[in-house]
Parts: sequence; structure tokens; C-alpha cells
Amino acid sequence: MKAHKIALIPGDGIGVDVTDATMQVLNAAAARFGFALDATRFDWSCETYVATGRMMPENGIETLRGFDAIYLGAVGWPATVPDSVSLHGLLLPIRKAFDQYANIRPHRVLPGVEGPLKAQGFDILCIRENTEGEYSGAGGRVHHGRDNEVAVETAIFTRKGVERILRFGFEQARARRKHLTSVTKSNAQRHSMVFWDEVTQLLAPEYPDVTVSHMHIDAMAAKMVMAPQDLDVIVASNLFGDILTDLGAAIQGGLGFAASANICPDRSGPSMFEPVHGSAPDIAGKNIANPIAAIWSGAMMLEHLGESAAATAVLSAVQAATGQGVGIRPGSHGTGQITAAILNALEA
Ligand code: GGG
Repeated sequence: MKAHKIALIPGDGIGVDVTDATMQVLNAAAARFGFALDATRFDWSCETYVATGRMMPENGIETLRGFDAIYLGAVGWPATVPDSVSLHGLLLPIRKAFDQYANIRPHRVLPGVEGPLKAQGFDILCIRENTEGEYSGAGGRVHHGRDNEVAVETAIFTRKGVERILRFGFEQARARRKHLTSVTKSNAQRHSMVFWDEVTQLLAPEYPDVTVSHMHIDAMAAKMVMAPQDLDVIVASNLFGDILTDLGAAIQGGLGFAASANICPDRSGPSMFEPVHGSAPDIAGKNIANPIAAIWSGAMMLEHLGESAAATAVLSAVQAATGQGVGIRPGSHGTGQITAAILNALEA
């Protein structure tokens, strides 16, 4: 039987709850479709940091390299470890080390879910640049705590980085409704964002079947609320994409529905799949976290592994469960109930 090697990093807080739920569903799908998920669990988390001084061991990246995919729950436990430490100790190094430069986040309203907007029939794919830009980590601080303290955080945009994420976006648009919106703030940021706009213009003639629009991030924030049905594929920088996809999550009904994939398109390293949401310490371990974003991310992982039929079945089961009213509102059902409804639909 074919077995896919999965590195499981549940991480912190509800990351553990939703990873357990996801693996129940993915294992059921694997059994039904005749393959196996050979999962190895890594307890890399803020607890590990407190115990060892590291979020993951020194050879963590090398350890992950041998896997077909990585599944991550959530990172962060600010009561014991500053978020800037946990994020830079686990999630961001993995994205960068394996050149997972395309972060894909779908936004649409699942059956039965009442999003906050009048418009429900939208289907947006947000592509976030995932390895550079505002998350480059370039910068520093001097004169700590003094009146003359200075903090610098430099966003880095390379031609290679910008071109490849835009190409990825064009390809996605080509496979969908053939409309790409490139999001910048090139009126204010006249170096990096003008450069981004120029690269977009340069590539556009190579994709004559795709219509291209340029939009500033502030206008895009309004558009996603006022007319999301007009949007198809959005491409944005690391930080802009991060912010817009929380807005995307909100219009699709909440962070409990927002899935994501960190893709290494040339497959030189493993890709990583994770819900958009964080660790939500206030509800961790209470069986009330919505596992749908995590399970949808798991379906994206199956698709990436070439198990398209299983991926479609998992997503259909999620839609069947929400269509029956399960998991559609915060607190309406527990993690276990939602998982059971999805498992039932998968077996039906
Ligand atoms: N599900 C992964 C997670 O914990 N995400 C929270 C977060 O803050 N991520 C940072 C980012 O995606 O930029």
C-alpha cells in the first residue's frame, strides 16, 4: 500500500486539538481510498522552548527534509514565550528553509455558514508571498530603552522572489476564472511596491488569457467587504497577504474556516499545511475549537500528495457537515462533534 510520510507538528494550544481532529479524518479518508499516512509526531512547541531553549532541535529542518509533507497546527503561547520568538523559532524558518514561497489561502463560504456579508457567492484564492518582503527578518535595534532608540525592519523584495510568486498567481488564475489582482501600496511605497507593479506588467503579456488588475491594499480591504464576488486570484506580499487573509477568513465566517498551504512549487522540499488561525490559548483543550480550517488544510495536503479523490471526499464531507448545520457558528458544536459529523459524511 502506498504510504505518505507526514511530519506532524501540532504545536501549541488549539493546534493540538485541531491536528488530532484532522488526522482522524485524513486517516479515515486514506483507509477508504487505499493509501496510508505514515505520520511522525514532533512535540515542537512553546513548551519545548521553555524546557530546552529552542522551539525545535538544532537539526529540526534536516529532520523534516525527509518527509513528503508537513502538517502544522498552530504556534504561540505568549504567557511563557513571546510570539516573536515562537514564530521565528518554528513556523517562519520552516517556510524559508524549504522555499515554501507560495502561501495559498482559499476564501469561500461553506454551505450552511452565514458569513457576515450579504454577498455569499464569492470564491477568492489569496496567494501570499511567503519567504521575503516584510518578513525577511532584516533589521535591528540600537540604544535599547534610551530616548535615542532606533528600530529598523527592512522589507526585502528580490526580482526572483517577486517574479516567481506572480508567475504562481498567473498560473492559478489561468486554471480558475482568469482574473488576477496584484495588491501593493505603490503610491506610498515607491521603491519596493513600484518594483512589484513593474514586474506584474512585465509578466502580464506572457499570460494573455488572464486579465490583470492592480489595487492598493486599502482599496482591496474595502473591495473584499463590498464586492468580494468580483475577485478571483489575489497576489500580495508576505505582510499584506497575512492581513488580507484574516479579512478573508472573517468574510467566510471566521478563522475556524480559513485553510492554508505553504507550497514549495518545485518540490525540492516538503510543503507545509496549516490552518490560518493561531493557537487561541483561551479555548485550548476545551473541545470547542472549530477543526474545519485544519481539516480543509488537510484536504489541501492530500491534493498536494496526489490523492485528489480523497481530498475531494474530505472537502465534500466538510461541506455535508456544515450543510447539516454542524460547526457553522462559534460554540454551536464541539470539536469532537464536528469531527464525528465529518467522519460520518465521509463514510456515507
Ligand atoms: N496555524 C499556524 C499559526 O499558528 N499561525 C499564526 C500566525 O501568527 N502565523 C503567522 C503568519 O502566518 O504570518
